[in-house]
Amino acid sequence: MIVLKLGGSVITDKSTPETVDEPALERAATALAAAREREVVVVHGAGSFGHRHAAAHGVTPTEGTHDPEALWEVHDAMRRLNDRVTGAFRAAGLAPAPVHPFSLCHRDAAGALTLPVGGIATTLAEGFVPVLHGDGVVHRDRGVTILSGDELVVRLARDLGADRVGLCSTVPGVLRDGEVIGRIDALSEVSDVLDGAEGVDVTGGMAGKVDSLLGLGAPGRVFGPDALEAFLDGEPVGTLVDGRED
Ligand code: IP8
Repeated sequence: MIVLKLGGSVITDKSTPETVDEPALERAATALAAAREREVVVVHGAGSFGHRHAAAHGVTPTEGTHDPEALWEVHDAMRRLNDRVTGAFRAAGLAPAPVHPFSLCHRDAAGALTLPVGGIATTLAEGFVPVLHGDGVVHRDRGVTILSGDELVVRLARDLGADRVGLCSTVPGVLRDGEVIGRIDALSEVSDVLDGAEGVDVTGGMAGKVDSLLGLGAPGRVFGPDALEAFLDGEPVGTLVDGRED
């Protein structure tokens, strides 16, 4: 089973508010529909949908809000983006099942995330493709904070026992001097090359992604949209991030 993150910057135009990159989304949907691997959980990022609303209200994964407008604007934007993603998946012949994390998850006062995966496992077993997304999340004593797609990927991979994890980003992998780094075993190996994401992003860019993947019990790969089909077919694309002990 694969957990795949479609980066927000892949499926939206991050420089223009609430704009879907239709051709890119369609290409991703076509690649998924053509894949031999049928068991895939998809998580998509926020891109130009959720991050602007989160930033406008000062909401981050740790800074919360009790403002109902902030909750609505962040969640509504992500729900609408999820509609577009599942719509493109249906058009490509897939059987997407939307899953809205805001309605499913919560954090305790220490920030620990509760994410029940039973429904997602059943959705997969019944032949559907669960499609989750970064979202707001109710957070004890803080109101609502942000739950990034990367955090969801890590939890889903662990709790559903994924064999492989993929982060499809706008770059062909983690880069050093323009070259794709083949393998990363520790964050310290690449601290010189990890910087922030482009556009407004409240959840951490590439450093956060690599750090998340290093915490997995499964091999993770960071790759670009052109390599999506090859990744789904099990080819060694992009950067392998593997924090497991040898
Ligand atoms: O784009 C962020 O998810 P990400 C979610 O996966 C929101 O980091 C609502 C900003």
